[in-house]
Amino acid sequence: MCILLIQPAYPWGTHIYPPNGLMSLGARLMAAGHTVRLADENIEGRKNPLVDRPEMVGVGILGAPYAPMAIRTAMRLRKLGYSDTIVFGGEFVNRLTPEERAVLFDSVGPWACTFPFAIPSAEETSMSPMLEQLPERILAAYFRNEFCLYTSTGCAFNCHFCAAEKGTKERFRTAEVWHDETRTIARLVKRYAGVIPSYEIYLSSLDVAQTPKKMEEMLRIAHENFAREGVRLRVRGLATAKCVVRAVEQDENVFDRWHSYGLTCLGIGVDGADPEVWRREGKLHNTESDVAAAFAALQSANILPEALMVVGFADDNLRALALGAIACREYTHAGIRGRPFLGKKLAPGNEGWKCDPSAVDELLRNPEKLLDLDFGAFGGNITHPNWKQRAVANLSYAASVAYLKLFSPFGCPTQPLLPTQSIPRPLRPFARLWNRALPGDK
Ligand code: B12
Ligand code: SF4
Repeated sequence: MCILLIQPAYPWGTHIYPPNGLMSLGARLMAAGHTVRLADENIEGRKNPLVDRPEMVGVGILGAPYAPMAIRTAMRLRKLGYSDTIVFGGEFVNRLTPEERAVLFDSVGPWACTFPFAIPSAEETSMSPMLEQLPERILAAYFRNEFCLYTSTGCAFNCHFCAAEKGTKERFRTAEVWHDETRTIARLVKRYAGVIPSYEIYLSSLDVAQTPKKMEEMLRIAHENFAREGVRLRVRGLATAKCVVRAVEQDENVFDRWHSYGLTCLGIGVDGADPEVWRREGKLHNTESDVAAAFAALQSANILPEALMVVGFADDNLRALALGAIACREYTHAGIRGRPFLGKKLAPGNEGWKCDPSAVDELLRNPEKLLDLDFGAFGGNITHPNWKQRAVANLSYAASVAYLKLFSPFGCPTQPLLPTQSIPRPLRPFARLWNRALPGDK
């Protein structure tokens, strides 16, 4: 069967990155004997994707802001005459209940969230065949400056605001698959990006230090395969302070070795500076002493420490908002790169989402509103209903981003988007223009 996979457009202009979810899914479909084509709307724009006459179409949705784009894509396919089932999938879809999926997708005609045949597991399938068959123009676009390595998924912790696959044991790819895939990626990086040290790789792992022995094996294999091609690997990952500290306690040289394998930057999920908020958000594994010790361990291994700061939730009081903004500033002076985001109470799969069915229903019936759930965006009345609290939360977020952009030697990777759905209509074109002027999330 010929299956077309579509990566919907980034909501604000062009943001090109290799969509790992679709690469992995495509390889699994190929392993089951199907022919797979990819259409990436960020590269091909609104070109008719149906030229190869696919028998089935799958659309990927990474996070909430992509959902309205996926619905638009589905509607366009219908206008172009495609009347069969459209399969939706990806992290956002994985977190919805069957009833929620029906509310969101019923308007697009026949839809499903799985293919009607068995395919091998993602952990045991290498992406290589899918990557190698991509057309030249897509390969050149994907392998020019960044890639995300699919190492593992799942996190044992259970922070309330988080919408990832949490409260579960980390699952790794098999070593065999990993070997094959990193060899292919190294070859493609060399072909398209050249031997440039600025080629960045982002790890899919939610906490690289949660299963350190396994992660070390993955990093070593990737490093060896890249070194064989003569390409320097620069890897960025995410971790919790607790697991970083535990990993160092068990083996004090662990981060020196990981640095030698290419780990140049590690983001620690600090998420504010108020233990009261950590308690409320179920981030009980964070303590001030662990956060400080984790940053010190990374600095002594010459790994750039990054403070991931999801701050400014709708429930945060003045004290929590002030502490978050001050911490962003102080981290800069301590040689730590700040990466602030404005917390959203509602994200598909998190506790806020599970506790507020009427707000969820309203969002799913009006999918454009999902755009405002972006963690990079300022709060609007959808995400921060109390206007006084919203004003202070937005101010503290703006202050942190502005401070980092102006004064941090590491810059500020966060792009402060404007909400477009929860502001008066006449202002929306200006908000869209602002959002389009910013580069995509990295
Ligand atoms: C890398 C990454 C990114 C990269 C993507 C780069 C890339 N190369 O893919 C970038 C930086 C661009 C990114 C951006 C965002 N991300 Co992100 N990202 C990740 C991360 C760390 C890894 C994703 C990954 O590669 N997984 C490996 C692949 C193979 O798994 P997968 O995508 O789930 O795909 C599997 C299945 O879902 C399924 N599948 C995938 N697509 C499809 C399609 C069909 C039709 C079917 C049937 C199945 C299917 O098959 C795949 C396996 O074979 C995850 C965390 C995590 N570990 O999940 C967060 C994560 C997916 N991101 C998330 C979010 C929220 C975002 C943002 C929306 C954040 C924001 N700014 O608000 C933005 C989106 C940008 C925007 N404004 O629209 C959330 C999603 C939460 C949710 N429940 O919706 C996650 C889980 C992080 C988190 N802690 O909450 N992200
Ligand atoms: S925020 Fe981080 S530590 Fe907490 S559940 Fe999500 S991935 Fe795990």
